[in-house]
Amino acid sequence: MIVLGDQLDPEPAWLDPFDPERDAVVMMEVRDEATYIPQHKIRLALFFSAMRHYRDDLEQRGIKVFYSDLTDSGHRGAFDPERARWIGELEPDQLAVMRPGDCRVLDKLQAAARDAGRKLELIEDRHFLCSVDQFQEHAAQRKTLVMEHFYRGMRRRYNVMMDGDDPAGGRWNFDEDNRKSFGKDGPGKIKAPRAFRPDEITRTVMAMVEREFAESPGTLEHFDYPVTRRQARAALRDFVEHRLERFGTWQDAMATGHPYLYHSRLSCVLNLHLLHPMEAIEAAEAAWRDGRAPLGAVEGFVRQILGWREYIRGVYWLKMPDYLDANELEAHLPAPAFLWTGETDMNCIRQSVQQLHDHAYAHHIQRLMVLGLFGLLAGIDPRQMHEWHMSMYADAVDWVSLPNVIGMSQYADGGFLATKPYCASGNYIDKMSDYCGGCRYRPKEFEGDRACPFTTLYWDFLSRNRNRLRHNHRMGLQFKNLDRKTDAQRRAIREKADAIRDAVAGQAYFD
Ligand code: FAD
Ligand code: DLZ
Ligand code: SF4
Repeated sequence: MIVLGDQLDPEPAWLDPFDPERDAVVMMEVRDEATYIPQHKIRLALFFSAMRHYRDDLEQRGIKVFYSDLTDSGHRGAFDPERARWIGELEPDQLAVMRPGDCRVLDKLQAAARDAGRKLELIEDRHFLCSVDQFQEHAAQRKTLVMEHFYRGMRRRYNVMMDGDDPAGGRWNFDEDNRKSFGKDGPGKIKAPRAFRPDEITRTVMAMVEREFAESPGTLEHFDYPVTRRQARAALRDFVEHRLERFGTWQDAMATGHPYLYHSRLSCVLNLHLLHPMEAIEAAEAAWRDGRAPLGAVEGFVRQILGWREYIRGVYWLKMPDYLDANELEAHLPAPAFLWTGETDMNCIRQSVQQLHDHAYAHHIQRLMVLGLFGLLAGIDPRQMHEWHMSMYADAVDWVSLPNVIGMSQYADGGFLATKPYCASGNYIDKMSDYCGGCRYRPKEFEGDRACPFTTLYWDFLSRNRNRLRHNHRMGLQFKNLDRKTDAQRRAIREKADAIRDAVAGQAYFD
């Protein structure tokens, strides 16, 4: 049984038929998974530490684990030679793996099994609440795949916050109430997510990452992520107790120096499978039922996990591998280095990238409406945006990063996942954050020295993509506003946008 770095389930499906006399577990730390894209040091330390803790847990349960520690002298470095070593030593009749979270890894494993002349059994992963087959059935029955329909079906199927066949409180959706921004006084005091001090295993891994992957982006100075099952459960309790109550209201707000606000910071432990999504959903529902959190907040949180997270995974397996190359808007600019370094005058990007550097975390709106928005408006290659995302976020795994970046944020699938592009000007960022106050640009201005690049690029995005998007009735108002611009203004926008794009092209990060 091959267990991958993000398959650290406490009760995995492979364990049901596992016979310790006959079967063995192999877990491999491999250099190529850490370098195929340069990856944040926090991400590397998180995966390696969680894998080592999981190995210890399995061993304590009496399961023998053959584990490739990257620093062992016999380690052959990359995945292919290392799995060949284990196959040579253990001589298994057959290989088995749970469905990986990455198509690329599934291809590698299938090729490895072929090379070794072994059958590869693919075990469905019960971490997820909607299997790949179930999602495909759901998709086959519909002309369009709308997340809201899928989500309502999942609420009914799992009887989550239901009142008979109706949603509790009579409404499925509280998004309307969940879009507040902080006023001039800022967010005030918010209890930060519980920090988990690195233990001996994590400290060893951190030293290894500093030594072996010194060129990786980011810093380990603030590493405090949960890396075990017990810590994952503690992180969930901490969120429910201290932040869930206000999760909904401030879900879209951003504030300098407050990376987490009322967000849960549970994506890493969920994606490593240290926490089951139903545990998070049940804990949130219980908080609502016993009056510790309002319905709107709990519905907002449940929607993210039971709705978006499962839907995104379904789309990944429905659309891959072609999805990776989707580029409906023909965006070809290279990703600029400032997405890694934060060295730009755009304060919103500087602050968000600083957060990434320190914590490998940005919340949803920073991802979608600051960093992703810049890529969309400027016309950065969606695949490079995805690769950038994989390299900078601790919680990035292909199945979840790819559809969110390619589909939701870059609209590269032409509207399969999102009904319209998430395009906005600097005014949106100004409304939802305090970033613009500390910026040399002015969010309302689209021409002149102080013009906000987002605002210039926003109008230019609408002009450039008008033909492609003109039939989208949800964009009617935006095009109407574009029509109010004079010819001279449109020329000025185009010239300034071209200059911004030239500057971006001159700062490519990838060779
Ligand atoms: P909260 O705001 O507390 O939300 C609770 C949970 O809901 C999250 O932990 C996550 O598991 C789930 N969730 C919320 N939105 C989504 C979504 N759109 N897709 C899947 N799950 C969701 N999430 C990842 O886990 N990994 C990624 O690589 C990733 N890439 C993203 C890229 C872009 C461009 C965008 C717009 C979103 C991306 N997301 C990704 C979704 C979401 O932004 C993160 O899950 C969330 O910000 C993680 O922080 P949190 O745990 O504090 O989330
Ligand atoms: C992200 C990652 C890293 C850094 N290292 C490993 C590793 O050494 N071994 C491993 O099995 N998985 C690793 N991962 C996770 C993989 O890149 C990939 O996301 C999963 O294998 C998909 O299920
Ligand atoms: Fe970002 Fe524009 Fe605001 Fe500056 S003015 S912080 S670039 S949105």
